[in-house]
Amino acid sequence: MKLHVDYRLYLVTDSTDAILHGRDLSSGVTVVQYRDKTSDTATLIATAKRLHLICEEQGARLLINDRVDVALAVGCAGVHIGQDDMDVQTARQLLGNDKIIGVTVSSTQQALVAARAGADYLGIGTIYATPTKKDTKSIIGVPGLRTILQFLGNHQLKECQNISTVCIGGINASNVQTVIYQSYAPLMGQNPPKKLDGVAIVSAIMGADDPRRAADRLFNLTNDPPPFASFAAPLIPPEWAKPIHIKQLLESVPMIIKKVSKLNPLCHNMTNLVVQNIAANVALSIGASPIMSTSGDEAAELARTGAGLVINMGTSTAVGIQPYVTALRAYNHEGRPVVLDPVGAGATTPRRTALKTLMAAGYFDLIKGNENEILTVLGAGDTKQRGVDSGPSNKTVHERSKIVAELASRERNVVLMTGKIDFLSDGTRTYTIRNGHPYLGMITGSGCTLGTTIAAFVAAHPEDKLLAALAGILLFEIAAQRAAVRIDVKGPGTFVPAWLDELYLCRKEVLDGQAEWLGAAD
Ligand code: 3NM
Ligand code: MG
Repeated sequence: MKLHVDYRLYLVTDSTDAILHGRDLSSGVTVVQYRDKTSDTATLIATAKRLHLICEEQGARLLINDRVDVALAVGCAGVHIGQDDMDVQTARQLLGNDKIIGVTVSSTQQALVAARAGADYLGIGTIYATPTKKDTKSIIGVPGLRTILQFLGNHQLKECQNISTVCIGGINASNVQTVIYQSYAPLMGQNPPKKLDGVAIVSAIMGADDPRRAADRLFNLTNDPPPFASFAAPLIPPEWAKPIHIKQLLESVPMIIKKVSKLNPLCHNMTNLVVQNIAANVALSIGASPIMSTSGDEAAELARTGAGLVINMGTSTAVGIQPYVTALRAYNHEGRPVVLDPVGAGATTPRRTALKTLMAAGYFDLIKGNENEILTVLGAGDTKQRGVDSGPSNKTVHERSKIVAELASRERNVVLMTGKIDFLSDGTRTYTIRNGHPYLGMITGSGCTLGTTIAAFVAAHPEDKLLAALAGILLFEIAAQRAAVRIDVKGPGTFVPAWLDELYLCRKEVLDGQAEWLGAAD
């Protein structure tokens, strides 16, 4: 009978000190891989025997890296082999059918070969660059991991569907939940991907001051849903990518606008200098409380007060990426919403790099951008790197709906593509919005202030982030329509103050129970 293995928290160990001293292996560790590239065979066997005893006491499985002979000598659960080690068939002949054989893979091709050869699990990596393994062959990130899991879930070979999976490389407490969550992204017309069975970790446990506590914490994190997923969209869209008219949803919009006014959420803007003033004024007009700060250090405190964050990438080239990463992680940790506004994301190499860094650093509840920006984000998270430099839209409404639905489905968040028609999707529900006015395109910061508005709305109504964003967009765009036709408005200059007034007035009408302006929603 094949050994049963619980892969949830898989500890790879170079130095055994941390485990052997005081036998303090965390009960959260479910698998230990003894990886020792330097000791002689006698030492390997002696250490492995001691480890095996500890593992048995703790109910963990012991695997040996590379060395089938050591695994046989010790009688432990099996081996883990790399692409340059003994082949799976030979290892299987030596170990027999009951033992566990794991293989390191970094591509769908390697995954298929290992599954065909009869591997029991795959160690998929390298997810993030890590000082622990400097000779790592390819950094595949969450996008590469997702591709392999989708491939396995959709392959007709039952070995692919039955194989277990862990990921490895740079996994730690700050990213483990995001990696697990975002690596599982069902796509239209496909079987669900395989779900990760566990995470493999070296330094986040072995290098911790208190390895046992670090392991306990990681184990809990792998079992808990991430804070930002508490109100996530349902998986496997029933009407995937089919645009639906927003009129069906309008009933809940006044409730959400009232909620923003009541809660007066803090709206934290990490944004361009040039738009700070108007963004702050728009936030006030819609009933939110603005704070403009590009310091990552105060993000955790702000997140704890119930704020929503908007990261506008326009300034990343000036202040550097680190404050954004710090803030993103702080908000993710508190389960508070983060909106990404990838301004000009495809325009230059530093911006593309910044986008990749941010996407790898955490979870965005909502990504908002124009068609080019959204296509860049789609390309940045995709190993196929497509569509980065597309020109003005020559795509049909259906094609654009599919793009936003695909990105939202992949990132498991909400995506808004702005333009003459806006497209809003959470992967399940996709809406087109035809409100707004050309004046919005003639003033600075209208895009950024829409990000501000949405962050405030999602902060006030996280129960349904798509609906919250929709309410924010309608208030924002219909107020612009009303302002544009006012008698005192002659052009973009007079438009701005009129628009601020109309944002305030539209909201006031809702509070007074007279939301007739919603009739203009299109
Ligand atoms: N194998 P840490 S990455 C042992 O990609 C190992 O195959 C890898 O260490 C692979 O958790 C790696 O400290 C080291 O980043 C992972
Ligand atoms: Mg090896």
